[in-house]
Amino acid sequence: MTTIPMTYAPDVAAAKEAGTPIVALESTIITHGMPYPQNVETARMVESDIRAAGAVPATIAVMNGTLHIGLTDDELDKLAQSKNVAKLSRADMAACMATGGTGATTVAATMIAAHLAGIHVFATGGIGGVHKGAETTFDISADLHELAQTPVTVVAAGAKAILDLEKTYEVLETLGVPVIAYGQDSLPAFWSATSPLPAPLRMDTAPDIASAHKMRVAMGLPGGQLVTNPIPADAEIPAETLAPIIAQALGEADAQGISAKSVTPFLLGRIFELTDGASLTANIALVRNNARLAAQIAGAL
Ligand code: PSU
Ligand code: MN
Repeated sequence: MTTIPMTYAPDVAAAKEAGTPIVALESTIITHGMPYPQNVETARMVESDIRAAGAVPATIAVMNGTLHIGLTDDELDKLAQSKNVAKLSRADMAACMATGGTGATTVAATMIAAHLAGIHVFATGGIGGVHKGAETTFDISADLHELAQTPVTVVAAGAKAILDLEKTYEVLETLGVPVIAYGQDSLPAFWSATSPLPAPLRMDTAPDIASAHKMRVAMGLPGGQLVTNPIPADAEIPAETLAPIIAQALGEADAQGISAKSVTPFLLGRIFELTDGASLTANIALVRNNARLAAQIAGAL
């Protein structure tokens, strides 16, 4: 029998032993979502936010074929500085591990790893979704199907405005994924706290979200929950400000023939440049906010 090459960081192993709440974190946001050194600085801040909220962070990545549940400070720094690290999703994670490769985990791959490690809650910035123009490109993130089959509660600030939000939430509904807005009636839209889209479900407390997670498990329903947590008001970028910038980035991606896995990193990178870094400042604020809520949910579980 093949055994899974998997290793726990010492503090994560201790937390598992002691029953301390653990929050999983993805690594694609570090390698493909933010520039160095803000990526590693953010990763460290997010980890300390989780600790301050009484949980233990477990940043997940594949390094030299081994699935790491929690990274040491050195490993985190090495990953953050690496160029050409693979971006792993459900389709390529096992192949990377089988061949001794190194890769950062997306939302989908992080959910798989968290579930293998017995971690029930995961915080990130934004999930992947249905791209604009998907009716011709068929570009729909594997994150959506993962939410439908792996029992992890994912805390995000909604789907990014680079995506087709309506289609993203339609697909989630079709797949039977609970989409919960935290503390408000509308769905947040990543850089904006609100959107015109009504939230399918609203919950106002972490214990309610934890209870819903447990109820799904008890009922034998596969899949997780998506908790959409609005960006803090002082960090918001108005949707009107971003709309022309997103349109420009999308136009450039199209003109340059950017496709498949490169689309999301390209768009995030261009929006960072076109907003003079403002998109990154907002991104950092919302990830930290999500980490704090995820720690509360993990505690309530
Ligand atoms: N949201 C961010 N930054 C990111 C991502 C999402 O703010 O880097 C990453 C996540 O890892 C997500 C992935 O799972 O983008 C989705 O990529 P794709 O659209 O290729 O499935
Ligand atoms: Mn895609």
